[in-house]
Amino acid sequence: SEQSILYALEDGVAQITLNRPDRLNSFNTEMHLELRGALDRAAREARAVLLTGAGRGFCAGQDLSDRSVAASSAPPNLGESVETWYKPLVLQLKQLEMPVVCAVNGVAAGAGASLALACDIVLAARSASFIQAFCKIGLIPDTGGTWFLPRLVGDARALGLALTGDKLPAEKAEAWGMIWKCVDDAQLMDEARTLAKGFAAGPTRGFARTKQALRASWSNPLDDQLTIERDFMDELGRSHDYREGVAAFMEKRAPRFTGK
Ligand code: T3D
Repeated sequence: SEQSILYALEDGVAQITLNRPDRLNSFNTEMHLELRGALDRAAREARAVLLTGAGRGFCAGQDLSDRSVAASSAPPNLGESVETWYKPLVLQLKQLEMPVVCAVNGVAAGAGASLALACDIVLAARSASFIQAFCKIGLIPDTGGTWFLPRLVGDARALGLALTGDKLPAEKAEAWGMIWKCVDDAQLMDEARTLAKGFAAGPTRGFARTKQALRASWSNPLDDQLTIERDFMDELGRSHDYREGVAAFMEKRAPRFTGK
């Protein structure tokens, strides 16, 4: 059968495309498995990831046709699904030691919205939107949604979005600081690729430590965070890319980073 995930490595960028367009790229087990494999592969061979969706949507979360059961039969075990698939997916994205760019090409709903927010830099097409659809079926924002939303937009907006399930257009998502940038539809993939390609030619270890340190800050007192900064600076000060960055600056030329 057709692959649920497309993978292409170019210029150090692993482009990963969710590819179940007639189901708005919603997740079934096969797509989870293939996405996990694609991210593992990117970790080995890429220096940046670009995640996007095929067709008119980005991702509509869990494939609910996998969840529709007769009232008389046993309910699906959502805890097990989250533990096995959605939770490891968020950790895998956050632990990737390279920038992850997300190009939200169309609607991102439920776990699809959370998936976008779990990436490091989110670009969205002007026609795209974000929907916390969980409340409409009696669930909560999972896949990190309850963690990302209040941190990105504050409690008032997080609760508003999560309890109403109202559609948040990309422009408003940008205005609220929920995403990095809203881009004209026709420009989305070019801009996202240019950005990811730039990252792939950058100081990868520095980027990896930057995202790690920023994430750690949410649970650290200032003292501990300053210690993390010291340790990462200590490590990065010994890197090839730091030496190269300083040399390039002094010689007034473009740096040639290797990710080492
Ligand atoms: O279960 C667990 O493992 C726990 C984890 C849960 C995490 C979750 O993500 S829960 C939330 C699940 N997602 C949703 O509730 C969103 C459902 N989708 C929608 O509300 C709408 O499709 C959208 C607002 C996203 C888009 O609306 P629209 O009008 O642009 O498109 P559409 O016509 O609704 O969808 C197009 C097709 O995709 C359609 O199929 P059809 O009629 O052409 O054969 C539709 O049924 C299908 N589709 C869209 N989303 C899903 C889906 N099919 C299965 N599952 C979906 N989530």
